Amino acid sequence: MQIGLIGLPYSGKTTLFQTLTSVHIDAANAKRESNQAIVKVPDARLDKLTAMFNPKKKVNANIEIVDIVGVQKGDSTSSQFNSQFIGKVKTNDALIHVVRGFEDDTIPHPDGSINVLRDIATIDDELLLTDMAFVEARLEKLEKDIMKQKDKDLVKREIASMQRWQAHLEQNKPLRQLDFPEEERIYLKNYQPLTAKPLLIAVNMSDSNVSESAKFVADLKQQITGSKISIEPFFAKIEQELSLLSDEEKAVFMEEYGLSDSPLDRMLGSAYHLLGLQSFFTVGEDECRAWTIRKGMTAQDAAGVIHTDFYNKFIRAEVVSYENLIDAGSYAKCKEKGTFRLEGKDYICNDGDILNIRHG
Ligand SMILES: Nc1nc2c(ncn2[C@@H]2O[C@H](COP(=O)(O)OP(=O)(O)OP(=O)(O)O)[C@@H](O)[C@H]2O)c(=O)[nH]1
Ligand SMILES: [Mg+2]
Repeated sequence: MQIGLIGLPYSGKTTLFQTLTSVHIDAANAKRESNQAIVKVPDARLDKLTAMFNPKKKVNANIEIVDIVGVQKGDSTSSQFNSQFIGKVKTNDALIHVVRGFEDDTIPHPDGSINVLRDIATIDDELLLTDMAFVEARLEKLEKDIMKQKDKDLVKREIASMQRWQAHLEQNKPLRQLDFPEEERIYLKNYQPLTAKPLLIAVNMSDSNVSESAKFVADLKQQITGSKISIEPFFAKIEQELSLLSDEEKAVFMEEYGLSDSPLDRMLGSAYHLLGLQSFFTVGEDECRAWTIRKGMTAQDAAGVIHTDFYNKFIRAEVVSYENLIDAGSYAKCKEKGTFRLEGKDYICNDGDILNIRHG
């Protein structure tokens, strides 16, 4: 699972990246390369399970965060995304668009003023233009190829799909608002269009704004509609400073600033929601571990996330929900109460299921 940070220059991408990943970026190198790091997905449920089983190892789910270098704001009549940048954005499962909301005269804004809606539109337009250019080029190629291809139906089907995407994009709508039939999944997978990716807008508010941010974001939500978009405020400067403190000090300052969750909890929580992700757990004396799956996945799919062999040789899954196990206090009690179940391969997993896969 990979999440990319994009946004205009000086919006706070690298600052957010550092807060999320606790990786320190040398300012001198910040511009030249994209930064990437793997973060543990915080999960209070895993902590509780670990306390219950006292295993040798606790393993959180992972997400990779990438701070993508490269949007240049220059001539506003031409596209600002170059092919190298597009290549880096494409590989992400979701995008976080970092928008500047903070005032600071010492840090320039490429458009000369702070305007959150304008900046959201600037990047949205670029994402849309990139997909339009792709679809147009793809259609041109398909139409040229059709004479040469043996399986003309296959090409015709792709042309029809690309035309459908194009018509949608031409109405200024991102592809994430389209419903994709099963046969178009392969194009999504192969072409990775940018506007099909779930998008989280992270508004970097100034320190003075913490109390006003809830209202600001609520207003913003009203103005920006579209499924698979969500908006979260963050406070790059304060949160970066907080990340350097001990847990106790942090709690005191967070209360003072009126912050209830860490940015990592908020952003990853939103990202999970946007991406339709959920967790299941495996527990035992050796290891308690959280795993990430998509909503709707079956017990057999989940087994495959652990190991391909578990998928292929799947027999049954022993299942108990997190709540039931915590309430009962042990597996034995769950069996007594009948909350411990055996499920077959088609069982649809619930968020927080604790699974033990029986396999051949
Ligand atoms: N006052 C203030 N300064 C901030 C805030 N967030 C970031 N900055 C500063 O703004 C400058 C740009 O922040 P970065 O995180 O480097 O921004 P970026 O989006 O990575 O910028 P590029 O990589 O150059 O595109 C840095 O000097 C930050 O310290 C904020 O909330 N308040
Ligand atoms: Mg940067």
